Amino acid sequence: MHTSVVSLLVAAVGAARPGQSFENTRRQARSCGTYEPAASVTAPKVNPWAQITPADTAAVWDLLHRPSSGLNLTDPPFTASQTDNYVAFIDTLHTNKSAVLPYIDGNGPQPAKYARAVIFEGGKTVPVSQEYMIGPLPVSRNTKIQKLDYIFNGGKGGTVPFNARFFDGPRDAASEPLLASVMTEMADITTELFGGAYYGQEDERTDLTYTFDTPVSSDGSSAVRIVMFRYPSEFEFLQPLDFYVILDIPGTDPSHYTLRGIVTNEKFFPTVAKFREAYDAGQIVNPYPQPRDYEWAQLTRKEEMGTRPLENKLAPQSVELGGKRYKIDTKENYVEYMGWSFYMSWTRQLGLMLFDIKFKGERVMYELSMQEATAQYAGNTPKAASTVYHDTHYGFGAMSAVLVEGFDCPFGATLLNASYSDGRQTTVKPQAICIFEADYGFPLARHRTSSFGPFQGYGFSNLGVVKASALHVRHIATVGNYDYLFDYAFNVDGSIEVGVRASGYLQASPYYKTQGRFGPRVHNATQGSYHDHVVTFKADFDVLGTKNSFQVTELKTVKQSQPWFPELGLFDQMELQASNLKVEKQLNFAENGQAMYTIISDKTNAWGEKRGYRITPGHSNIYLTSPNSPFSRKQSEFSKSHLAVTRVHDTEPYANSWQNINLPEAPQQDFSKFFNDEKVEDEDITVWFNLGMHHFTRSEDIPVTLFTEASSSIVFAPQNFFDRAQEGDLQNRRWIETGEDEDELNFETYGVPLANCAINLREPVTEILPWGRIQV
Ligand SMILES: *[C@@H]1O[C@H](CO)[C@@H](O)[C@H](O)[C@H]1NC(C)=O
Ligand SMILES: *[C@@H]1O[C@H](CO)[C@@H](O)[C@H](O)[C@H]1NC(C)=O
Ligand SMILES: *[C@@H]1O[C@H](CO)[C@@H](O)[C@H](O)[C@H]1NC(C)=O
Ligand SMILES: *[C@@H]1O[C@H](CO)[C@@H](O)[C@H](O)[C@H]1NC(C)=O
Ligand SMILES: [Cu+2]
Repeated sequence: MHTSVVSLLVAAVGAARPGQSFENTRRQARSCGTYEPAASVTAPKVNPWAQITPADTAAVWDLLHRPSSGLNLTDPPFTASQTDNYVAFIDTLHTNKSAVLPYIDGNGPQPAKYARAVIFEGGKTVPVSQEYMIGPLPVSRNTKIQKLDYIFNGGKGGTVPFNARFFDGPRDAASEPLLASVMTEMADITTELFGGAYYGQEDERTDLTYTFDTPVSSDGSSAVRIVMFRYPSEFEFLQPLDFYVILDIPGTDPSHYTLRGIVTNEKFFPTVAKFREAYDAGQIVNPYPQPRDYEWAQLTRKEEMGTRPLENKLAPQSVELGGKRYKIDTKENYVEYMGWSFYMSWTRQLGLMLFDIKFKGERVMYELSMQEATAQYAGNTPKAASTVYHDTHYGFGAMSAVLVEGFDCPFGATLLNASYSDGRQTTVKPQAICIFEADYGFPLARHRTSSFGPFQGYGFSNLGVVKASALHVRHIATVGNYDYLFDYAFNVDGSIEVGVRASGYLQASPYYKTQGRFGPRVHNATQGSYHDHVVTFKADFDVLGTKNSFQVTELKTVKQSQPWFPELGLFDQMELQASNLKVEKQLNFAENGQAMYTIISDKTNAWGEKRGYRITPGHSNIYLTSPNSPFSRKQSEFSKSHLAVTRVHDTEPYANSWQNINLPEAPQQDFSKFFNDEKVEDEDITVWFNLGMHHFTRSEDIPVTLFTEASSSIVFAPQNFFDRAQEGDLQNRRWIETGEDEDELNFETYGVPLANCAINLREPVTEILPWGRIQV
């Protein structure tokens, strides 16, 4: 179905009693505003956090490849081997806050733009991955290529040892011959056990596929490759086989690569010969054959599950009946909505980042951005036991793509393109970000004055109720098996909700009987491996400037006596005990919610209270379960507490670095080093927080995990920031009074007419644009 148009008539609500009517009920139906484009607005300043342009990316590429750069690069990189030097990618370097503030708040110059480039230098005597900063941009005679060291605190700057670098095609190609030869030696056995064999990626007899995990190294001095085989299909994540090959692959010379062993049937065999011996002795079996078919794993409707009554009708939709109530500067990626304003930015590794978030013209945050998504698995098979992912390793920006209007985001949402550098070129993912305003599903505020007596008239003398809505900015990154939905909601009351949800495929393990403590059996031969998801965010609060403190208001029970209760003596009473955090710290939310965490400014409201924003835990605020695992040791410190408070420094823009995952024992970036007892009172501070879930896998994760369940959130809300609630200026409300006559109702509608309009919803597939390439 390509062009079906669904017509929906939204009638005026007939809540009034006969004889009553809303002013516009009888008006002629007109078209609703849902598909009207958002009005445009001009950002106050050129976006200083903007992504570097495709032309700048190409110019940086050319500069790096000039012989005079001395980098000796192989171009194009896909022709390179791991012992060559080549560009891994070019991205945008974070703009220093110290340079931005004088610009956005005063007459300071627009900060210069810089690129960062990762170069895999396998051709060096000591092979490494090296990051560079290139700027100022656009490329001119003043543009320099310098090592990018200052944002990494591990001691080696932007240098990552070869063993720990990203496992890309050339690295894969170098270890492939050993894997193919080991598997070919066992082809007769794998064929008998699994009905499949692996002779090498390109060999046409091959009918198994495999996956491998991170970390591939511990401290960069060696590397290991844990390979798990699967049946090949687009749904292979759910079709694991109980067959593992572990390779030691240190350095760049494949003649040093060796087989560490083979694992199946919960047994480890250090050599093919030992494995064959056990097989010939009848000790190796495959009691739970993995089905080759994969229809069960597809996210399609399953006829055999039947139908539900009335489910053939179109489900409720969120539509912007009155038209869009937000404005966008699409050039500067700047948005205004109901008093809110913010800039958006996009990077290859982190995806969407928000900057300069203001409400009613006053700054609340300098930056709000996702920093890392960690996933750590549990099990007694080689892969599940050791897997930790940092998904920025693969790139949230690069992995984000089209959103389906009406399903991922409401019909009529504003869909923005996102792009990332891909070699010299820039790839465009159309419709990768959506912006829309939606109904909360409940009112923001209401009160009914109850009248005396239970059944008199309407039961009230007056009733006030206010509509609640929020502007959402959303994108979904599909990083391998998982689909992460990131949602930033700006609420009309001045609060911000950050939400992250996960859907997509489990990274499953082969099932066998003794595995229950690592997760349930979820299909014939598949076990849902337990894992933690910890998604780290940065909230650089600048509540009314940079002089902020982190106040903890604990709710304590104290002994109290009162003269009018002499008979009680000393009795228990609750009391608020507020104190400011003195120095940088990682901390956890108090048990039973018995503490409030507020970023307070140095300014006071009309009542003399410090104006602030509080952090309200939402759903599933968690941190990593296993703090001392060798696979998530020093490279994952940011995932080990609910919150962390640090001083802002240009040298500490990120919680993590994208190749840190492979350096648990010798991190390139060690978040714990941020905590060096710096004062955080009346200072420029950043709050780092974790969302996520302990993913207790279940058969309902088949075919995919459900967004309803796999969700986590947090809210930032004004705390004495204003003198009163931010609803009084909203017109989307009703004030209903009963009149003299018992039957008379008076509605005050504050000049916001109801919609009486027809919507022609359009099937999104007709609008989806193909990926683009910007040629420069
Ligand atoms: C340039 O790199 C290649 C590997 O790609 C290497 O063989 C060659 O020696 C390097 N040249 C110099 C001058 O370092
Ligand atoms: C998978 O399990 C179901 C339910 O036990 C069974 O009917 C089916 O035959 C199994 N399929 C395979 C390929 O083992
Ligand atoms: C950002 O600040 C750091 C620390 O002061 C400095 O080393 C670096 O060069 C600055 N980056 C840019 C792009 O100016
Ligand atoms: C979004 O991407 C599509 C496809 O590459 C392109 O045709 C369109 O012009 C882009 N839109 C904007 C606003 O850049
Ligand atoms: Cu999960």
